[in-house]
Amino acid sequence: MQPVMITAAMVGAEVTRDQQPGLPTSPQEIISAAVECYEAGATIIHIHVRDADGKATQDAGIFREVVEGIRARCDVITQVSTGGAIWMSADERLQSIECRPDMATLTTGTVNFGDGVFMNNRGLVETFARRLLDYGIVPEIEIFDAGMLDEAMRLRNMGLITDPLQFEFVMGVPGGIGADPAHLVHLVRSLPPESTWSVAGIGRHQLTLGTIALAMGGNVRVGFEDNIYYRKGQLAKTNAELVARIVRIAQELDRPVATPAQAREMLHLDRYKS
Ligand code: KMH
Ligand code: ZN
Repeated sequence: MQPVMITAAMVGAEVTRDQQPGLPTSPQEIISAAVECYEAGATIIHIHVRDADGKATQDAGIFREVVEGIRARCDVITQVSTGGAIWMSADERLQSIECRPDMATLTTGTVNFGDGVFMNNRGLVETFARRLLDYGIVPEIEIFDAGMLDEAMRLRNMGLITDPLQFEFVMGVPGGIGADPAHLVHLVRSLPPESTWSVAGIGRHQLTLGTIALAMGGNVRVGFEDNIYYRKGQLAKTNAELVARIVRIAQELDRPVATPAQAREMLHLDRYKS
């Protein structure tokens, strides 16, 4: 069976400490939580950062501190968010890639996001894709709705993203694609042949869709960005607890967990290195 890549999305931009007391927010807390997730089996850390007040920021210096801090302690793959938060400008969002992470996210369309709008018009998406290509940073394409996959194929035709593509299906955001396994099957069937994919189910769907993805041969994202509970009515204590649970399920399904070194090969992360 293909090894599974497990992504830990530990922070996000929306969750607060009031909602989840174990949310890491300072750079040192985020670095320590990343190492704990790595030790529990995470292959990739999807990174958002917060300012001193705990508010989401795309500050280049804070991202640098976190990415360098993680790299000093383990070889887990660092993937920064270029999505940031819905109130941020495009320029602000793009600052996160200045620290030259292993990967960065690229959302290929606009979507309602609860009562707000996560704005990604074509011009912005093309600018982000071109900048990632210039910097030699491999994107992970974030799919919040089915049409974003068509937009990704358009970028691929334009040469702005290159095979093999890595997709994250974020399913269950209010306003985006529902967390329905039938949608997941459709999305997976629509991918170019060499693609890799992962699923990030929101809320209670994190566990169910993650388990389905394991059985389908896909990869899984867990963590407080998408889900703060261990089970209904019971908060998870740490991000690592959620990683450890999906690792146990993967083992039961005979899916070995990919080491970061294996994942670097699976994702062709050296594709731009000469
Ligand atoms: N916080 C969301 C508005 C990403 O990281 O690229 C966007 C997001 C996607 O989290
Ligand atoms: Zn994110």
